[in-house]
Amino acid sequence: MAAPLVEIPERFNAASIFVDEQIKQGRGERVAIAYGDQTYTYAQVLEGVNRCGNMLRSLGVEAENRVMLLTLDCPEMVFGFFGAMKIGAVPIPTNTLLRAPDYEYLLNDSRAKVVIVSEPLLTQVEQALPNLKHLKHIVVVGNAHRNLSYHELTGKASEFLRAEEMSRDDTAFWLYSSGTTGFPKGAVHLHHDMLVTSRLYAKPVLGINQNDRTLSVAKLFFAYGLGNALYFPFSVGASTVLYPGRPDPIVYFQSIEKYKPTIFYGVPTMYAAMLAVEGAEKKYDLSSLRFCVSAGEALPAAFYERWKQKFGVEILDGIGSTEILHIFISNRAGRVKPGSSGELVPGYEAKIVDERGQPVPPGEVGDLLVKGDSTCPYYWNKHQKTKETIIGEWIRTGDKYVQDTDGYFWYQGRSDDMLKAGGIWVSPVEVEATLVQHPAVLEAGVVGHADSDALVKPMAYVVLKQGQTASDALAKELQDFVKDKIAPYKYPRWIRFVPELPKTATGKIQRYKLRG
Ligand code: 3UK
Repeated sequence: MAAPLVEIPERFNAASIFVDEQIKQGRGERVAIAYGDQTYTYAQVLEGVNRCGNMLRSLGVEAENRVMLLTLDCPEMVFGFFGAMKIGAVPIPTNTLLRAPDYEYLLNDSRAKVVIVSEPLLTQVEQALPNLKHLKHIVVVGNAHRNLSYHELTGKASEFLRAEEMSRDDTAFWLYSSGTTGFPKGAVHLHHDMLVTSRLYAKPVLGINQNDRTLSVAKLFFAYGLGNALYFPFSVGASTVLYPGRPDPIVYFQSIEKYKPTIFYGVPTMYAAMLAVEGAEKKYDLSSLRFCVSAGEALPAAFYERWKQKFGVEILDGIGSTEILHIFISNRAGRVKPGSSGELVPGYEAKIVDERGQPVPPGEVGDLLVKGDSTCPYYWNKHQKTKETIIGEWIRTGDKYVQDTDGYFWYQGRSDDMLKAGGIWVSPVEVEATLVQHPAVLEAGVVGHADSDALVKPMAYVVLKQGQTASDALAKELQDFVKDKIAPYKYPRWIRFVPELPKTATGKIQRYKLRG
């Protein structure tokens, strides 16, 4: 057997590897985080992590307990992530774009004892409070109102903390990911997983080193953002720029000028928005960038070409997943095939198989399965879903792919009905279930539809109740209705009124027919 590409010790705590180790390597005075006009050195990060870990302990958090992080990207999120991990607890970076009913589910499913929440998101948690079964403390970053104050508590906590010794196979953190039906699935990640993705992807593919500065559109609560903007730079003592606000093309241009990142990680929707800013190539200086990265959904070939032409840097498209933690197939600088997801990242294995599980030859479409040591072992409390997805050492990505004779992988679509908007999962079932709550709607079918940039967004086919009349005003009303009830990015960008929906004999909506 070949020697494993990643040597991992038996016992360690991942928080020590990514934080304490940097100080041991003499990088304590180097900038770890740039945030607004503030900077935090690695020594300051270590102090923040230790204070947060001690605070969590004082609130009764023990090893293996979950701690939800419902925070906008900020230093406290970093302290919470590694602070919880350092005491052996399990941080759960959580999507900040969701609504109270989602948080009710996530807090009850995870049995998190403590949630660390940014003040602007507090009302969503408070609305869920009456139905929470396990949450004991709300710790607020910002004005705490009637809750516990992060800054008060950590100010009183000791700045010294010894890391709880963990096994490489202990749980380090969870990340929730949405599925077609039902609630999100908690992907359980282990202490060794971040080491694996750092060593297999970030170092060899990105060539990340201590002189890099990262800026990521994807927030830290996404598996993509968490690697991009936190543990990849921390794996080598580089620095990261954190931005708590909403993604905005101008803000990123200005941030690239201000902070001079060397790696910019975007998603196709943001590249589209940035490419649409007229004259940006004359107005903004992007010369600090070594290259850019794209993931979350396929990057159209035209974006690669236009970006390179305008700004003189390449975009490296790669596919990753929450379950595998980060990118396992990627384009490399200097040998990009625009429109492809690139080549296998060494250390991972991939196979494209037919319905019987047999590998298909190059040029034929099949289901992509991946093997690699950063894959989560299971979904929390979802045994059936786990068995359907994780098969021994292999995991089904749910993606259709074709490999060319040069070994490059080309995305062909999903094997389920899931779609992505701006790189974030949207379940058609959830949007349909929301639309039918509107008094005018009888039924609805939601599918992905390509916009003028070839990026897929949700589109709804709607059957109205008798006596209701289709109109632009009603379409707008339905869109607002969805935005109000569930996470706004899930709203249908187009509404088509139809007399009926295609159905199976058993009454299931045939979404593939709507996709046309
Ligand atoms: C799709 C892509 C085509 C694909 C992610 C980088 O996106 C990430 O994780 P998620 O769990 O979604 C995974 C699914 O998204 N996808 C992602 N990247 C691409 N499709 N081309 C791409 N480049 O369906 C995949 O199964 O949200 C991305 C790093 C870590 C991640 N978690």
